[in-house]
Amino acid sequence: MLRFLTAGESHGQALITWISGLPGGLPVNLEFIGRELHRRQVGYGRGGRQRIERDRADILAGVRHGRTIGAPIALRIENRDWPNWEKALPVEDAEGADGLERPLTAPRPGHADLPGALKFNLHDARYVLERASARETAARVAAGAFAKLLLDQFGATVLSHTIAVGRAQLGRRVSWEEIRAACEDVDAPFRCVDPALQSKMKVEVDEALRAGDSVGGIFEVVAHGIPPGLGSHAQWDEKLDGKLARAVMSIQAVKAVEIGSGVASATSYGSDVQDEISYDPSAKRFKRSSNRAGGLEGGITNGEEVVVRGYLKPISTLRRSLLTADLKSKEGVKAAYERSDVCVVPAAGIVGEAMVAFVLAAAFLEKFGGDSLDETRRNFEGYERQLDAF
Ligand code: EPS
Repeated sequence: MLRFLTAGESHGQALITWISGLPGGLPVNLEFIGRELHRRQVGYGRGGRQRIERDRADILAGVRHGRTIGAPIALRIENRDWPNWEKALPVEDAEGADGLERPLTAPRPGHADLPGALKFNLHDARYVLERASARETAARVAAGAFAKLLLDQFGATVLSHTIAVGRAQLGRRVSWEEIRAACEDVDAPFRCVDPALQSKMKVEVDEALRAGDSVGGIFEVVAHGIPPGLGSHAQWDEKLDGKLARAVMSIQAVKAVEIGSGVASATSYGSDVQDEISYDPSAKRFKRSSNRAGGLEGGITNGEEVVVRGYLKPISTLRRSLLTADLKSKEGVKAAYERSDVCVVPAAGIVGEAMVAFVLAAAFLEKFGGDSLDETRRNFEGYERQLDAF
């Protein structure tokens, strides 16, 4: 079973990723993993922290001579900000360290601060925000990079683009080629397919920054080259659309997830929503005239591109603070403000890619199995022959 977990706090020593269940023999391209981590760090609207961090995965276990060995993978991403926090967040409670903590007692509306403080019985939300921070998503992107390396072996690619920032929204479907082109420049400010719209997105971020506010938006993840038959209709917890929705919803600040044209479908007639079926004899595959289903029917992939959108609320750390109640005095105060980002939609898209790639890779291995990449490939090729002969 393919799984990953993460550890690490925003201003602790490092982030840790643990991945289990990849077959042995998978080539591991460190440059690719580094590139994925870099893609998450950039994007218009980021705050000062990204000028400090240079995310790089230091692989500690599970990869030897450039390939996975079938053992759990462990990796570490350094937090370069740690020296600035070492005294505030020491592992041991050193003598004379009192007064060096950086407590947060004015919980930010929308953040994990208050529910986390209540849950863990803390009158300082510092530990809560440290772990709730989206800094953790760097560890997810490293896991997603391994999932992408596996999918790539079978001709599948996962990319994303930004379709809305604040009120600036793309009003049309885009092709895979357009998304690929938008992703070519790893330093692109929004990964938006439309240059005119990108300028409007920039204005949205600039206005929010000027106003001491934050701005949300929508990213779209597209998985190209995914075979039909991943996931299952047979049981509620085997449905792949449900697994994708959970994975994308778990990303910090995501408040809604859409598969294909799910939102518009709810207010349309059936004849405007379903994707008509035909057969391509040269490819020996069924195909669709449209892809409103986002590549999933009955919780099973249908061979079309898998399309998942994540809707982000504007992040909850605001320079123009909202009203809150102090955790200790219970008095009305202004919510805490710390250095932060203004817009994280482009970065969240990269995290979305990682989560979608990981869920698809897990579904892929569930179907094709294999302790070695060769065995996975044999099983996959057998299934392809079955589809050819269908
Ligand atoms: C975050 C607050 C900011 C972001 C951080 C997420 O960090 P800081 O408080 O150190 O300025 O920069 O995101 C990252 C560090 C990152 O790598 O994405 C938060 O509260 O969620």
